Amino acid sequence: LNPVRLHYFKGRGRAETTRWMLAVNEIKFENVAIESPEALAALRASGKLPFDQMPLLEIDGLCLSQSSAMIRYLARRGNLYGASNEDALWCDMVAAATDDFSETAKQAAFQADADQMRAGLQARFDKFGPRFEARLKHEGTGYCAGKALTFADVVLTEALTEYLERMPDLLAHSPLLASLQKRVTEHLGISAYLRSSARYPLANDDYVISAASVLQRALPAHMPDPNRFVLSG
Ligand SMILES: N[C@@H](CCC(=O)N[C@@H](CS)C(=O)NCC(=O)O)C(=O)O
Repeated sequence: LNPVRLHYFKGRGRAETTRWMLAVNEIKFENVAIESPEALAALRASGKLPFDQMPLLEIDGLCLSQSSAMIRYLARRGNLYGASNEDALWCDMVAAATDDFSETAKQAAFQADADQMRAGLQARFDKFGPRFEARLKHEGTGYCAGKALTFADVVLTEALTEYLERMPDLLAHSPLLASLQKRVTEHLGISAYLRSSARYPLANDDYVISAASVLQRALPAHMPDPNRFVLSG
């Protein structure tokens, strides 16, 4: 059997939800870290990127692009898409709202000012947190969609965990979200992944610099010599 490979920058970024979905399915995988423009060029030349973008997941003899497609492929593969069409609808709605919610956390490492960054996270949580809490209350099962674990619970927990690493008291007044986050991070496959070397640390300046160097893009304006990786001419 071919190894399962996830190609991405050396960090969490847009590949992280897929890693959690591999973990919940207890699928062993290898991170292939793309750390130079040459490595990205080689990946592009391989013809494995249908839309010329990372992440790329190689699994079951397929090349998967687009993290939203990857998490759904893995959800169907692991029976984590709910028990009915209505459950599946709620899975999709919660996952899409989670995308909007988690984007602020993904941008956190790119911010100049830590206080402003945390204020931005708090404002985003104040908007979405009560809605996610209400969803859990409505279901009354401990899960976002139906009576059992779905991929919506997994991606929401991934986003909440990212917030919690920057703001540990975030869920103090959201008991249902706090218990969901605890239950999902204690899942056998997920807790093993979180303790493994495949789990990258929270994004910091090194991650921002590495991604910009691979893409040959400008750094955030507050960083020294922000155009150092941009090709001239
Ligand atoms: N919607 C895509 C986003 C992919 C994406 O923006 N990838 C970036 C890296 S995070 C990339 O490959 N940029 C290079 C490019 O677009 O040429 C996903 O979630 O997979």
